[in-house]
Amino acid sequence: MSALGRHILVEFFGCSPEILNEVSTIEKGMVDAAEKAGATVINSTFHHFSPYGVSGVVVIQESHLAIHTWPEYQYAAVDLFTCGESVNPWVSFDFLKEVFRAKNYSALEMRRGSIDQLDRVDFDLSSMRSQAAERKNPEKYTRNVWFTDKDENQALSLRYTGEVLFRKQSPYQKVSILETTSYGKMLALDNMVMCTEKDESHYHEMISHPAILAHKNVKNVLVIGGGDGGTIREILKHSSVEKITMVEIDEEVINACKEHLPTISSQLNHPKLELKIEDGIQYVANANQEFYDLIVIDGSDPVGPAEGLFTNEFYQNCYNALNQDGILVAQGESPMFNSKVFVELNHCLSAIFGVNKVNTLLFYVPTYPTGMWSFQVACKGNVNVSRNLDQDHIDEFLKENELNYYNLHVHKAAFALPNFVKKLLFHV
Ligand code: SPD
Repeated sequence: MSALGRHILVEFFGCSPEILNEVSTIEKGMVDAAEKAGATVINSTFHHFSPYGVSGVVVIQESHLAIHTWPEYQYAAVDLFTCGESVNPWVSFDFLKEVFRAKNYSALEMRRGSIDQLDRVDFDLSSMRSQAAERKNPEKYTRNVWFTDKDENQALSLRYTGEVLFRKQSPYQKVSILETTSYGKMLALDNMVMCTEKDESHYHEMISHPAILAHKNVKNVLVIGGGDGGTIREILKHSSVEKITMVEIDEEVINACKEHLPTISSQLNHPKLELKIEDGIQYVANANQEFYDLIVIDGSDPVGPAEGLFTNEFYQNCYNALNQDGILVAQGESPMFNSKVFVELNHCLSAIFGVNKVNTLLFYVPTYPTGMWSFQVACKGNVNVSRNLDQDHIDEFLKENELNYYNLHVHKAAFALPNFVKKLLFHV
């Protein structure tokens, strides 16, 4: 290596003026360009100027990509700066040419930090660390890097140590495990938070226990998705359960969680579990009729591989696969963050199971956007999941299992809906 870094100064001419004025398209293009080149994206910040122009920077582990656009001149000035040998900035250049629909371009590569002009000094990091530790309030983490789960209007950010423990583009999605500074390790799929060590129990206890404790005799269970293992870990706490079939489309999720999230994935080798790596939508379409006591849809958000988990056909097939007293629990998104999907899923299940057979369960997950999340709980027969609960049965279960979130009061309260949610669902 003759230099520390490569810096390409790029001029894009004759670009689409509309694209050069769209801040979100530009940000996505720049982030994708970094990832296509093999860079690890740390963060990005972009700004639109009125009436025209966008500026922004993508910070990557290997340095940065920066841009300023002049839509009125159909022109963009771009800097692609990468350090080390692992990232080729010309891959980003080729990609951005297409994104901006540039008719012409020029590019100049400079080698930055020519090795023969530099003198290396090895300084003692350990003495710096011990000096920092002696300070009154030593900073535990020195890097200020943030992971952001967002749509075009809202976001939730978690600070992380900068440590990416796992990152792989599977055939279905980008699977990452990061070390957050206050929620432990986190699984993210396509940059959306799936679970963190600190608050995963909220989700996994509430997707499992209310339905199983209301039913009282769940034996055969089907879980669609759930590759991190948290849902089956909770379901297996019920001694009535004889068999769980779990159908996860993405083996990389399972591999990543087995390696890095052992407390969540701890039961993935349990003898009562049959694990199938295949498409859950197909599986349900061909499943035995009237067979399962409980079907749990533990999918991700309705983009990418989980999109088909939000369709009428899929839920009609689930209904057929449930036995007479069977219950379906489905990941229902947030009434605030994703209200359209939240309402559509409730209405779709009401049309299939009957309006009075579908209940919305709300719970709190601090690491999901807006913090309020939901499950839809639909009963084929006459089980009432929110009322007439068998208190002794629940007490006995709770005596044997120390839970973090679920208890009898939480169970009852989770089905109480705030007025804005009632309005969304029932227009009352
Ligand atoms: N945006 C979060 C949606 C949650 C999806 N499922 C999480 C998987 C946990 N087993």
